Amino acid sequence: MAKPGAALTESNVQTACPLDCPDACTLDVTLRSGRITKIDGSKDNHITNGYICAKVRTFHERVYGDDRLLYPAVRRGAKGTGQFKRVTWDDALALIAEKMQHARDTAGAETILPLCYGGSNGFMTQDYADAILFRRLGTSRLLRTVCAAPTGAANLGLYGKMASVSYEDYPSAKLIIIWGVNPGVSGIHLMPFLKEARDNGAYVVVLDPRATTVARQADLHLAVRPGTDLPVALALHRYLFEEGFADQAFLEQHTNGAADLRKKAEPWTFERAAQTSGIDAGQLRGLAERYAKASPALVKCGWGLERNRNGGSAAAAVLALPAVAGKFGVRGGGFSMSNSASWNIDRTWLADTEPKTRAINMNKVGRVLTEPEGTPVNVLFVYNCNPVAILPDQRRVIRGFEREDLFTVVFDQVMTDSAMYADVVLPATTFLEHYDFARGYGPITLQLGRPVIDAVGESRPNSDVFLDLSRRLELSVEGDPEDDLESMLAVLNHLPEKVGNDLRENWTARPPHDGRPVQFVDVFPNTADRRVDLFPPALDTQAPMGLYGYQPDPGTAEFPLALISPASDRTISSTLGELPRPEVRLEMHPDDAAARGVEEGDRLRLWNALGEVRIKAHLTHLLRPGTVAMPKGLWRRNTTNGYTSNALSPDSLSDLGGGACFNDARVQVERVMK
Ligand SMILES: Nc1nc2c(c(=O)[nH]1)N[C@H]1C(S)=C(S)[C@@H](COP(=O)(O)OP(=O)(O)OC[C@H]3O[C@@H](n4cnc5c(=O)[nH]c(N)nc54)[C@H](O)[C@@H]3O)O[C@H]1N2
Ligand SMILES: Nc1nc2c(c(=O)[nH]1)N[C@H]1C(S)=C(S)[C@@H](COP(=O)(O)OP(=O)(O)OC[C@H]3O[C@@H](n4cnc5c(=O)[nH]c(N)nc54)[C@H](O)[C@@H]3O)O[C@H]1N2
Ligand code: SF4
Ligand SMILES: [Mo]
Repeated sequence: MAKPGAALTESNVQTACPLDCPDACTLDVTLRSGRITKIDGSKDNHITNGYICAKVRTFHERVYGDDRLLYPAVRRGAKGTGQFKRVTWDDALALIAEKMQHARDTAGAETILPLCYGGSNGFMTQDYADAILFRRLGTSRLLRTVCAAPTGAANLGLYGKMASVSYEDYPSAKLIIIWGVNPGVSGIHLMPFLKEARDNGAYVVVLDPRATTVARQADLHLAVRPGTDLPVALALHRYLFEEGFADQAFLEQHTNGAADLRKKAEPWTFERAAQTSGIDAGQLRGLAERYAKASPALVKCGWGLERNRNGGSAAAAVLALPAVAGKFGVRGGGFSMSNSASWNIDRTWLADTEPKTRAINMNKVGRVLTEPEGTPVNVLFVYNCNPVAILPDQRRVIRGFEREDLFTVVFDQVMTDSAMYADVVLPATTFLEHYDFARGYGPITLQLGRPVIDAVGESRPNSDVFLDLSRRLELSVEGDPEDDLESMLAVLNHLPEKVGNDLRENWTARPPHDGRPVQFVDVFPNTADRRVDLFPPALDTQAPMGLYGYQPDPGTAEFPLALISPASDRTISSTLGELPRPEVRLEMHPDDAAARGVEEGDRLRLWNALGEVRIKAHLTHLLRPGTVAMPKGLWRRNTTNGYTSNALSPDSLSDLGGGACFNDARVQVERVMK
């Protein structure tokens, strides 16, 4: 029993947020008798600056919530009905080990598929103990492509993932183009820096089919049709080349492939690009003229522009702009995108070398489970991921998860839509209950997060569980860590010495170049010849129409509306989706509604060849006509018929990186009578 007075003891502990968000906030957690009573932003981190998002401020509602998984359980009823029976960890892990062993000894370990993604971005929860287990076992590999694959492929091809402009340097820019990204929701700590830039007189341009908060505050908003950024960017290149604004000296000294890019841009006049993307040609020309002349000029490339068939080439064309226009070499000039590679931390040491087993693109999981070509997947181990909610072609994914002969483990913190289909459910700790390394991918920061409370229920950290399974499968070797704490120390010891020492002393590491690299002063392309490759042959071969080759809109007369599913302020992807939220509605422009006799609050049927969603209408001018929107990360409980936008998104792949085409969903909408 607690000592008298203990209940009155309040303490504060600092940790870091490792969720899949660019900002990686430093958190101040208030505890009372070992329970979290408050989570807020720390002042010690100048990016966090004393505030955090509402999602994490109420994260303890998830930690102690009704949906929290408290103990391991095995399935009782039919798949998907969510009936489970509590078992011990020992029984659960023995069963999983036996199934994996059996799979390996009979049809081969490639019939096992680890399915994970961005539940936490930390070094501990992914690619460490899990990699030890799955690599030694020789399972199928997963191509993690639902996010950042096209932008990542473009950045790697052109710049070898050079570090980019960080939040702190936005105020130095005189022109800022915010391209397919919505920082008012998806990276809120950029907003004060943007405001400072505007106060300093910066001209801000936003390209987004929706009038987001940043778009409404901008000097120019170009509401492009989803999937048409490539022609827009190529029209800018055409202007730069044709009108003498291409920086020939820079192109000669620092780049390859400019002539090939120029050739691809050639057909895209302002008029043609404007017509394709549904914007005003005069405004596009105005942007080109300003960009050509402004300095420092910054292009922020987001992820909204990548989630379609042209996403890779679009990102490449956007990233190529500062090279062609000669915008590097000054603070606040150049480009800004994911900064996750800025630490140059090589993680290949983390576990054994990856075996050359087959690789499965995660966008195709529904198909792989239901229509296997060759070796089937018979054992699925889901962690850090909620595939039933977040993968494209949701109905096919669900059919896969329903397979009676599939043995599915779901290791998660709450009873997700995916966990409902599990044969074994394992309870995971949250970042408030385990160690993790939180690396920002907006600002260049790296922090060590610590457990601030004891594990809730019988939940265990990923590292603990994967190491335990490795021991059971006799895959452990001398020197492997035993548990979460030892894993954290092992990771710490493998980091570059200075980074490790900083983290040991301060829980936070001093970033290279003070976290504010100036491109082509402090950092240069990590390509083989240290030059920008404006036309990498490997990307040209990969893209179906060649690099910078535009693929037309997939819409048809039958399914004319583009359905997009941007990040919302309620969830991080589907994380926190178990908590109550106001009724979710389909956003549509009043003109599209009027054409279908739809009024505010009407019940709708939204469908295409892949599926159907039942949801109510919300009419808004904050969206271009022809485009409709539903939030990303919805749970099945958020719609009337239990399907989300992913029931309508195709499992086709983007031109580069095998990325997801969530925003290539084309649909029709009609009003339904009760
Ligand atoms: N609150 C919150 N924050 C998050 C997340 C979250 O779910 N919630 N998710 C995190 C993750 S995993 C990621 S990857 C990032 C994503 O962060 P963002 O890059 O902001 O990604 P999205 O919200 O998908 O899309 C951004 C914007 O692009 C627009 N858009 C859609 N299609 C197109 C297009 O074809 N062209 C252009 N130009 N714009 C388009 C959308 O309307 C949207 O406003 O945010 C992270 N931060
Ligand atoms: N329609 C549509 N779908 C999309 C997108 C879109 O734009 N439109 N965007 C995509 C994007 S950007 C992304 S990044 C993906 C994200 O998709 P996912 O990677 O699946 O991310 P979440 O939906 O947040 O689910 C992560 C799960 O991991 C669990 N988790 C968190 N930490 C841990 C841990 O330490 N251990 C274990 N075992 N589990 C943990 C969480 O509880 C949560 O259930 O979704 C994609 N899906
Ligand atoms: S989700 Fe993003 S904004 Fe919210 S606390 Fe975490 S890092 Fe900060
Ligand atoms: Mo993402």
